[in-house]
Amino acid sequence: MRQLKALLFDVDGTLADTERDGHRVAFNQAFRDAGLDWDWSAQLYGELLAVTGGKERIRHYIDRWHPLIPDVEDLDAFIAGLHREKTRHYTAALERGGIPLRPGVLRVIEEARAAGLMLGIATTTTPANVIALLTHAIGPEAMEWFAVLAAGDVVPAKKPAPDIYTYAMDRLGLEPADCAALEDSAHGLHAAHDAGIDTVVVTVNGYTANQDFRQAVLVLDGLGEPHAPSRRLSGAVDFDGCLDLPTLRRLHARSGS
Ligand code: XBP
Ligand code: MG
Repeated sequence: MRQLKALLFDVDGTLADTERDGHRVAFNQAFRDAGLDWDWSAQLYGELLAVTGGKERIRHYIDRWHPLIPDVEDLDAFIAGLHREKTRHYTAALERGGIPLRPGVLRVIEEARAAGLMLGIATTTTPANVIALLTHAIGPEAMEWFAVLAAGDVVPAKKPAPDIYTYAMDRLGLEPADCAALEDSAHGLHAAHDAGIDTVVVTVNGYTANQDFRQAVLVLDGLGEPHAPSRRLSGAVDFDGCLDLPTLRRLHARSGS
């Protein structure tokens, strides 16, 4: 029987609810700092999430709504500068303890560590954002728990391309059949699935609730905690309201058979 050796975690939306009240707010702060009157509403941001990666998202917005920005000659440098400021605002918010982990995240991480599984991060976001989230939501020791931090521009093609997952597995020396991925979005699910990894969609939110998760082995509305169980939205496996390691192992063994 094949053995589950590693859990690969997405970050935004999966480890924490970072998009609407974290990344979006930081983008808007960076725009204001630069003297721009751009303001990404919660609804517009939901549409912009179709484009993964902050720099790519800003470029898409400019192409669509502000193709001519006065006094900007080097658009790449302009976008890079805005994004740097956005990252500064975002990490500062995390340092203030602004965004907690989702319920159940720490429990699953601790169960996996206790069982000797490897942990990895596979995300579109900037590495500094992941470090700030883990360091401030858990503690500095958390960075040592993850054997690979695959993030941001380390691969040119971001999710939904499978590259970031393939990169993470290469770094761990593992095959898709050794891993399970935990994701929150259709883009993330496609990335992991196309890399050959069984994926659990562990949470849905206002931005992802209507997405197509048919490729997932299990879809939940949260990881759940013993005192606050979550609901299974799809997937044929016994589930008692808490995603735990035995459940992940059952899913993994079944999919290889
Ligand atoms: C989510 C994303 C990221 C963040 C912004 O990534 O699409 O672009 O919204 O991060 P994931 P940056 O769900 O894979 O973690 O501005 O640092 O790119
Ligand atoms: Mg995500």
